[in-house]
Amino acid sequence: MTVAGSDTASTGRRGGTGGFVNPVIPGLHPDPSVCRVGDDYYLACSSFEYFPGVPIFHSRDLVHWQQIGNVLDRPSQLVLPPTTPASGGVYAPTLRHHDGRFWLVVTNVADGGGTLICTATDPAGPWSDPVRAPGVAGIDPDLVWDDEGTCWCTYAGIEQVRIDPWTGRVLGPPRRLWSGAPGAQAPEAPHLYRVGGHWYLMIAEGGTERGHAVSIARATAPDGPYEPCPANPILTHRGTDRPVQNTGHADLVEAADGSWWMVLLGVRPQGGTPGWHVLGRETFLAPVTWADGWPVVGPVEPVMTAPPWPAYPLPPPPVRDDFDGPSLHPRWLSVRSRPAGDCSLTQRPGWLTLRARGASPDAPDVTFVGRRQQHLSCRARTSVDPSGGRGGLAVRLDERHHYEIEAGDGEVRVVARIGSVLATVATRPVAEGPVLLWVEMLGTSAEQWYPGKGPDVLRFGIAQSDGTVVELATLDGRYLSTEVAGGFTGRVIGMYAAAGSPAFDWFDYEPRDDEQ
Ligand code: 6LW
Repeated sequence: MTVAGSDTASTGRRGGTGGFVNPVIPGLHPDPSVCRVGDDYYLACSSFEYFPGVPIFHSRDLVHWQQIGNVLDRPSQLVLPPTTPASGGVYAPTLRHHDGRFWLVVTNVADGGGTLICTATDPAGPWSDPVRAPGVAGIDPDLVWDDEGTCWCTYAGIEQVRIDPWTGRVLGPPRRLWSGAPGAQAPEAPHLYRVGGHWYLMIAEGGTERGHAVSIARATAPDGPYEPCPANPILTHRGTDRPVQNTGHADLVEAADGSWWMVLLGVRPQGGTPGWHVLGRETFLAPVTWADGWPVVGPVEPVMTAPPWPAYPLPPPPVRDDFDGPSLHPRWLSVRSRPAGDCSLTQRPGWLTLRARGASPDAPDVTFVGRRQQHLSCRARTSVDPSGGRGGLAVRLDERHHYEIEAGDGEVRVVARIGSVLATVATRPVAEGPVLLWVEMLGTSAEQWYPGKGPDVLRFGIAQSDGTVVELATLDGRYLSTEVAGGFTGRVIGMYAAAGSPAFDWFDYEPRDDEQ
């Protein structure tokens, strides 16, 4: 049984002697923003078309992170209408602690959204209903306070306004600060810090794909004028064959011992050329040193030297969610909304009952409850009782890119949706009663490289009571990758209702990265 907030949701593990493993928060967790309060670190990420929005994590060592909630977990805080496209919705928060409370500023790019500011005294929630800041005319907002207590909001462009964070009212016209390297694509993701006598403006540029980079400038006042670092970009993996790519959209934090660390997004492309990443943009950690008044960060590697303080590892999250708790764990995601009546833990106690809205994962209003795929190789299983309706287990990139195995009407079928192509790739009759649906994602090893090799394969089947699996289909994972589907997200695996009200007894998610 899992109760909201009571167990671990991921993450970073010790790798070898004295090392930590990157990404520290694997799976669809981009645009990380981090802050420290005493010995505790907190981190928030983007969430796009998923509800609840803005996952928030806690760590004591920057390496091991536990999800403690979601900032936007009530419909009064987050509305994602059915018109919200995949990869629309909630982008790039900034999380800060100021004057005894937490502040989070974020953009909802969906209709009726805009810049939202929430505050909380406990980062696990509840967070306030947001105030809106219509005077902030760009994505990726940042908040920082100067000594006089003035709050500055800096956003993509790069522009800045003074703001009252309690009301969202801007206090004066926007000012353009800097736009990174001349001609660089997408100057965005600004974060502003005061270190010693300088204000540092760190940004991302080059776009969030293979050209992504981090650059920095400094000034003696928050509103500039800014002088770019001569070593810009201070971090990029563009044009390299490093296993971590797209490095950018970073945030800095000073640890209690005075050392500095960067959290950033990166991806792990797999397979041949051009390389496909299937888990979305993930959160990585890297040490930062200072030279001549500028931060220096080396390449971001899959295993890096651990911080010099004690590790606070977390127990591995339970494989099974039995749906015995009063509410869903914060890791569970729905697409755009989760109407209480369509997603019930009480209708049939100990089961998750989903009531169909959309008729398949093609539908923007599909009733879906899933979790991020966080490992290159893993298995998921669920026991579905289709007596109340048709339902299944889907691996979803977006409405146009998903594979699923579905039970109902006396059979099980495996369906693939790849863009405009929809195909039933296998069917098999099944007896009445619960059916164990099974999917395995198997990363392809780096050996036997050839140009067109895909990133992974997905095997679908039904598990029998003796544990054996009847495999029904094996599908190429590249079609559920960001390089094929486009957008900003990664895979989410979950249960859905296609007709009526199927009920799910449990859901297992089991990392198998040893099997790559
Ligand atoms: C985000 C932007 C970006 O707003 O991607 O990588 C956008 N950077 O800063 C969506 O995550």
